[in-house]
Amino acid sequence: MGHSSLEKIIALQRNPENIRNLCILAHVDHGKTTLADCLVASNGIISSRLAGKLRYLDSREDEQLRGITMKSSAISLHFTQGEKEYLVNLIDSPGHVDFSSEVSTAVRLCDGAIVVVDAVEGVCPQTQVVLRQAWLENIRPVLVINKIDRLIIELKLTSQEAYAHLQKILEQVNAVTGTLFTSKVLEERAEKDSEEKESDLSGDQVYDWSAGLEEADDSNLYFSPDQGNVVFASAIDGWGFSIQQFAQIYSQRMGIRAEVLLKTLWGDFYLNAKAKKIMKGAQAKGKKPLFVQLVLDNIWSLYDAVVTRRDKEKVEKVVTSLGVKVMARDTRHSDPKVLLSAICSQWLPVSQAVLSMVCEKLPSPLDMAAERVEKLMSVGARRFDSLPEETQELKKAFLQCSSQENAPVIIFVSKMFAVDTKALPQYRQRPLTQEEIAQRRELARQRHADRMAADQSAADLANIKMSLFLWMESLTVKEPKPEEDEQQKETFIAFARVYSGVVKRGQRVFVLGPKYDPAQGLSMLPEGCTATDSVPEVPHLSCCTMGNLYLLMGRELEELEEVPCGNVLGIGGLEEYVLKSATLSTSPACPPFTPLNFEATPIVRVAIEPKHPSEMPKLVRGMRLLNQADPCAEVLIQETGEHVLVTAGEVHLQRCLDDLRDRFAKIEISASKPIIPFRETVIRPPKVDMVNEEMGKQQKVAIIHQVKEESSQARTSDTLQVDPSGLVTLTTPNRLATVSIRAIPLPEEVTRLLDGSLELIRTLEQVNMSLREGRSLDISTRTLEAIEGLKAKLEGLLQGRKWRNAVDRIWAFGPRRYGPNLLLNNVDSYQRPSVWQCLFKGNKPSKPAPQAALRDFDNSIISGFQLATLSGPMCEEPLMGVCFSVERWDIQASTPLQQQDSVEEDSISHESSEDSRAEGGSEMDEQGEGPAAGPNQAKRRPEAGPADCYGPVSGQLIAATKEACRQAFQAQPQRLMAAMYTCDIMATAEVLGRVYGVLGKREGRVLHEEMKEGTDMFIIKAVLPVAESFGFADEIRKRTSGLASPQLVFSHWEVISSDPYWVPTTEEEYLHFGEKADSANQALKIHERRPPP
Ligand SMILES: Nc1nc2c(ncn2[C@@H]2O[C@H](COP(=O)(O)OP(=O)(O)OP(=O)(O)O)[C@@H](O)[C@H]2O)c(=O)[nH]1
Ligand SMILES: [Mg+2]
Repeated sequence: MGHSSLEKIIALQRNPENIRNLCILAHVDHGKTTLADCLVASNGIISSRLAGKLRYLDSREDEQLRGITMKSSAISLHFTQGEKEYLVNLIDSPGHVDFSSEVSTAVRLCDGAIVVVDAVEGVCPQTQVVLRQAWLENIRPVLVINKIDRLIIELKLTSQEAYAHLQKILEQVNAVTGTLFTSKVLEERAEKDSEEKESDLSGDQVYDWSAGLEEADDSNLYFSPDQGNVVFASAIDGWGFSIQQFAQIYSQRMGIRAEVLLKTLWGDFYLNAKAKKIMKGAQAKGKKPLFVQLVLDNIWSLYDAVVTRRDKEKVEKVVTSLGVKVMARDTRHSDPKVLLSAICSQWLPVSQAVLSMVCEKLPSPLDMAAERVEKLMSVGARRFDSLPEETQELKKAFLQCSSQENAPVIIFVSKMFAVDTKALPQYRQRPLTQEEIAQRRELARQRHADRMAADQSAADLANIKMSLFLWMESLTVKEPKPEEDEQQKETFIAFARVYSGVVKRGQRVFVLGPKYDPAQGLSMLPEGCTATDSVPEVPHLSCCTMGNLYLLMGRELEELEEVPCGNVLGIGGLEEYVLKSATLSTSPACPPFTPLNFEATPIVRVAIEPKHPSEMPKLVRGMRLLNQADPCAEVLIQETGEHVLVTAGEVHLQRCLDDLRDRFAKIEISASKPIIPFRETVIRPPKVDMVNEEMGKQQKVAIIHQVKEESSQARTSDTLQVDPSGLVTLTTPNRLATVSIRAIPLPEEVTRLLDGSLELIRTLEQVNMSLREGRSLDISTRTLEAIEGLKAKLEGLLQGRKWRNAVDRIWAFGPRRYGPNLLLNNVDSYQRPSVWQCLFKGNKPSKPAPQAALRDFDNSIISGFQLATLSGPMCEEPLMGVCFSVERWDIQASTPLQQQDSVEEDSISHESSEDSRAEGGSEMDEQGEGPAAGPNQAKRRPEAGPADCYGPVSGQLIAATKEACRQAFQAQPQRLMAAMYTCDIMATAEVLGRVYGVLGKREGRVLHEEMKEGTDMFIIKAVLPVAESFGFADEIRKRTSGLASPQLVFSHWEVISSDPYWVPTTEEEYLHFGEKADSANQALKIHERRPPP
């Protein structure tokens, strides 16, 4: 980048009022990167001829090859509008579902977003997701309806039809916004907005009487061309416009006031030529709407002349009337599109339309809403006003966005990305200055002359070439190369934004971990403490030094000395301190920002090995780097020593493997077939048998008996009893404690509710934890209401005799204390504090005197349950939808109690699950460590508890409870649950049959099918087992010659109806399934396909 433009950008960085931080969001392939190209070209960074073809921000090779974006990347542009100069920090994001975590990291750093929608495809699943993400982060969107050329060339719509079509798309987008708006969170937000508005109105603002009050309240929520927040474009042909531009043009030409045109250019208005008036009711009177007549018709006739009819004369006329200049070579070019974009990009340059909309409609960093700040600062269930005073003070710093020397520095790092060390500006070859070139040229000439004189065979061609090469070489300065050390090949840069203060290279800041508590930090640190080396130790707080600071320019980075508030930047030197994201501040009062909300669920797991076993250390290092460089990938080492990579989907997996191979490990690796995740569950005895015939009552009883008998025969021993009703009683080896547990399938809706409320249950657990420790946590009323709501819903769903009082008797959720399984306390004589105790604030129910003897071992039971639900007896996968009811529980009174022991036990087991979550984040990642946790704890403190030869009682009880749960589980009919994807496939009528074929072959189920209005496309919504999904997208694409392309999104877990342990018993069944019954048993098929655990 040129010197002058770098200086300009540095100057613009100091004026936050004119900074716009924004990202481009859309469904996959709707044209984000192409649009970004046009904007980049407007700054002369790439040539405008290449705009749209280069996809400059897709800098990775695989991005170019596949034609999709995989990483979000940023570029700073400047834009001049009238007197004002703006700095636009633009982030292009990927649209493919597998990379939606990249979208989350982009959205967090922005104040606004350009939402792009394909004019043919309209609102697609990811469009809805990104609109939601924008809403959740409180950033303001503007809309670009892209690919309008497709309406003309592909769909061959008339301008009038296209108008109707565009209206529909706007309706669709606004419908999504509408649903978001009406959801509860947004209602509250709107309330605040309108309050602010009212206070604004009392000032000297002009109020527009023509708009009703109701409209005024939410008008800025919706997209409408007359609001100035919609641009119509064809990024590939380089044009785009907002109706403001046409209002300007026609107000001069027709003498109508621009304001009037602005209000009427979009909508049901028409021009009455005789009366020279704009009238309402175009549709009713069958007139051409103004938008068609004055806007679309122009574009349609241009395409008609240039592309369809290639009418030279007409083109010439148009060119003169538009007053644009076209080069002769463009006119003669065999591809009419070249001429078209040459004309359009001068007539209606898309960059002008989009950038001026962005600068006008999107907020600057100074306009950050107070509510957004509070949301960023109050983690989890905590209320903003319960934070320490110094912390609340920092809200001002956010709002002021001050770059004064004394302003506290606050930075959020949303991801770490790796760049080739050689590409860093400090190592880049820089072009020479004029004098240097002259000097070197002289030197080279002399050297050449010397050589010529010395060597008579100077005519030797090779020699000339050589000296030429030397001469060329001498024209660039080589800075000292970085160490050619393997370790140094990749450098991590933090993708960040400054929210307050000025960041300087070499500055010391605090790194605030996600669990850092400012109250604790402030109490432990001396007043006025800065991030120097001698800071006392505080949990989740460390210090670091800012490395190099960079301006992000797409593929390139430019070094900066300091970056003022309100800007997006890259920071080097943090890889030791920041894994994926972090909050940095000079003030220990600053809270960690709320975690990013990721939409993608990592679900595809593979085990990875180096081709040559000796290269294991390289693989381990490579996987560590990959883990840091990807917001969503997870890396774990299983108990078996296997290295497992967890990714969001097939495309993501491919990218991770490529990165590992080519960048981070640089070795050959082999990846296992994807390991399909399962859940294990129990069901009510089935009503039909395997040949789908209704089972008689007798048969059912017989089956149940068979199961029960098998289990009781096989497993009854002197410490274990299984009664015919499925109640399992187990005694610890020292015979001091006994538990009786029964497994009951949870109703499906309950499982779904629990699975959907994981975050809330986790919060509930945290609250209970602090209550147990005697601390009270100030939880926000919203969280309390949500917990109350969850309880009420559970009560509504758990009806009937079997579930009487069940909700009040919930003892724990599991695994990891927040999973979709329940532990119920059905021991009549045992009272314990309710899991809902945070709801009883004020009117606390009189605490029942618990049986002390039992209560101290309460936690052992919970831990046993956690272990049992973490890995089930079928294939060591987590359980789902199982309720374990503890019906009896005895501890012999003689057992000496170790109160201290059990309390600690709790905090330890709790901590361990918490910690691993903070590192990994997924539901499945900690599988390896779970089962080991129990025994380890017992071992860790051999002196605790009454130490007989069997170890402490608490430990024995954990093991006994776990075993009892497993046995109880096996005493019921067991089933596997498969992970399911939903997919939306868009396909034309001709290929519909083939799509169905592929779906059928892969056990997919079509949920519904509809015709997309205004097109000949069908939208099919289907579910598909994850196990059958590998290669699905490719197969569909191939079978339909690329016409249909599905997006797979993880949706839910589904019970596989067939019994994996079933063997045929009747003759009919033998006939149907053969002796081994492996022909039709889907569950068995999947079960056996898995590698052994
Ligand atoms: N006809 C037409 N095609 C376009 C237009 N804009 C983009 N395309 C094409 O659409 C395809 C996808 O464009 P991209 O810019 O890569 O789309 P994207 O939204 O960045 O895609 P992802 O980053 O993978 O989500 C490319 O083949 C473009 O040439 C347009 O205005 N008209
Ligand atoms: Mg892209």
